Amino acid sequence: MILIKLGGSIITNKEKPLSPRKKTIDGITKSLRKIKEPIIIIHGGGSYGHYWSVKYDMHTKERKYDIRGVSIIKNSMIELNKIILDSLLKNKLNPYALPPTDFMSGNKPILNKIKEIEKIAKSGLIPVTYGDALWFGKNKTYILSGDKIMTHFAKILKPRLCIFALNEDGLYSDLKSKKLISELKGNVPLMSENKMDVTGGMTRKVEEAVKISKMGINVFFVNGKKPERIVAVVKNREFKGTMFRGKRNG
Ligand code: IP8
Repeated sequence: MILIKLGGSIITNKEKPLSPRKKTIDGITKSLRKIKEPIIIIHGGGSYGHYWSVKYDMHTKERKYDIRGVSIIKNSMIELNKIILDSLLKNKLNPYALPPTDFMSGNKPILNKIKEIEKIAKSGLIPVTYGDALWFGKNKTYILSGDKIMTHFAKILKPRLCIFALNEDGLYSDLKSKKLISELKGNVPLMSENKMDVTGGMTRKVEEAVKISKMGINVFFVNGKKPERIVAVVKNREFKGTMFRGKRNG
């Protein structure tokens, strides 16, 4: 079982509201056909969910946000999700659309539902879910990041590996020279924040990747524009990207 997160900045153009990168998405879904193991796909919000979350000032903290914003964010995520699903279908894969309301209750993952997702993936269907605006309770709502979903799923399903497809080659030790960190050992470099991203962008991704690697699972950051690198990671071939080696207690 493999978990793949398609980052919002790779599947959309974050500089321009509501702009999917359809060719990039098709390139990724086409490559996924080469993977012969059960997979689960989680995608981000990019210039759909994040665009509206910024407009309506909605964040990951549970609060009483504008209900109009909640509706619009949810609607935009369904629109982006449909683009991903269509691309998978076009490339002869069999997606199984799964909004996060199917497996989240408030901010807690529903254990049985997530175990069911594993069975769905093992049947040959590809469960596809995404970060979203969610009901928390007591009239409060919040934004659930797709990166957080990766951690929830990893904890329960113990996948063989987790892959984050990004709009970069991986994690850089230095942003100017773009020196790639091929394996992350020890300290995580400081990262600049992106105001377009209500869930914390790269910082959140690294945080979740570190948490998952501490469960003993290898986590990889690769460039989604080079989808053959996703396949290389799965097939244990040499790849370009960053690996967070799975290690318990440290
Ligand atoms: O891009 C957040 O998901 P992410 C989705 O995975 C929304 O952090 C609705 C902003």
